[in-house]
Amino acid sequence: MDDNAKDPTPDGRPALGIGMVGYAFMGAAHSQGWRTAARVFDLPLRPAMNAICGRDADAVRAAADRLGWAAAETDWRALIARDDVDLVDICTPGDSHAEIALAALEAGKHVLCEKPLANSAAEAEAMTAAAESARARGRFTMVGFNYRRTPAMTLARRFIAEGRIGTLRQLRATYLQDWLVDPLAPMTWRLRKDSAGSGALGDLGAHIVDLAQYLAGELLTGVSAVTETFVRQRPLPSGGGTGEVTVDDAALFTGRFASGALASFEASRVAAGRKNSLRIEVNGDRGSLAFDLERLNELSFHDHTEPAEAAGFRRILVTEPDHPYLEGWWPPGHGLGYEHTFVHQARDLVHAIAAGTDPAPSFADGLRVQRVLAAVEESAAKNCAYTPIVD
Ligand code: SOE
Repeated sequence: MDDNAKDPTPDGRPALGIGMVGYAFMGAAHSQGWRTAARVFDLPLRPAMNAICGRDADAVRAAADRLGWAAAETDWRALIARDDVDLVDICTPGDSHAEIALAALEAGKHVLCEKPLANSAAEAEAMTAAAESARARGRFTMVGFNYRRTPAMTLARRFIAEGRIGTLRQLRATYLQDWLVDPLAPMTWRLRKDSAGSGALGDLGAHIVDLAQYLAGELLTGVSAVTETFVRQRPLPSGGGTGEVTVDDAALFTGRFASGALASFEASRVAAGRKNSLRIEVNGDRGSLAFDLERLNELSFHDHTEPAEAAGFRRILVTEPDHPYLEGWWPPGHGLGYEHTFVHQARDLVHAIAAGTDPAPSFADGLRVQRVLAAVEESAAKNCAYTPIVD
């Protein structure tokens, strides 16, 4: 049986044909998600990995074989036009997100788009408007903020919504990497504003802004920011000279939620020793929660209503069958990792499409993050001036 056919599976589940654009790091991560979701979870539709697209014919064919895609295309418009593609998964640099997403929605496809949604708030607005009219035709969109889908983050959101930490007062989030500490680390598309939109801000800051708004269940209303580019020229990978870095290496900002709760954020790619360190803590008037991506199977919880003599942060091992997403995985204590967030993303998107309900985070949520990123850049350009975010 061809696992990628358009036909239903023998058990009668209809196929959801997937076409993916891009096959680098995020392409591999999303492929892992599509490949695994229906094997772990009971899905109403079977994701069929029908076609992958990239510009280099040999490289994309090799990627298709390696990652498990049935066909390879070299033109994303041809990928979108395929009858066996119901959903277009965009894993390209930010400068092509808007064009591909708009064309895919216009062609009647569902769209999953990597974060950040776009390279500017204006692009994200156009994408969100297109997503809204596609929604009226039964087509759905999602942005790839995968860290929402670590079971511990989903559990934290549930605890906050249930009032277990009381009224939110403060949130602090940092996302730190160190691959740009070395001034000889070469230029990539991630270091050019025209291809990436921004630097650590959009690459890493976008994740923690999304997590903050997701956990708080409300939006940021304004920010004050500073950003810096420490290494302004980097060697070109092709050799022969240097290229100009036109994005930030690090971005620090404070923010205020609609409720008045305060937040602080730090995104950096020059934090020596920090590889993929995402930490987030929330403090309410009844307790606190803390998460560290390097210990992603754990959530720390402090219940401030307990008698002081025995109170304190305790570690919840988020691996019980009742914990979010755990029903499909291993017995308690056996733990999940980075890749599982992409499996959960695929699972949730398939369920939402089958049920005809809005996936989260939708393009509208992606736009709300994009507006924060734009306000951070505006504030930093005005030397940390408080900059309101207009929804
Ligand atoms: C690179 O800095 C990167 O791959 C990001 O682009 C991802 O979104 C993040 O999850 C890990 O780091």
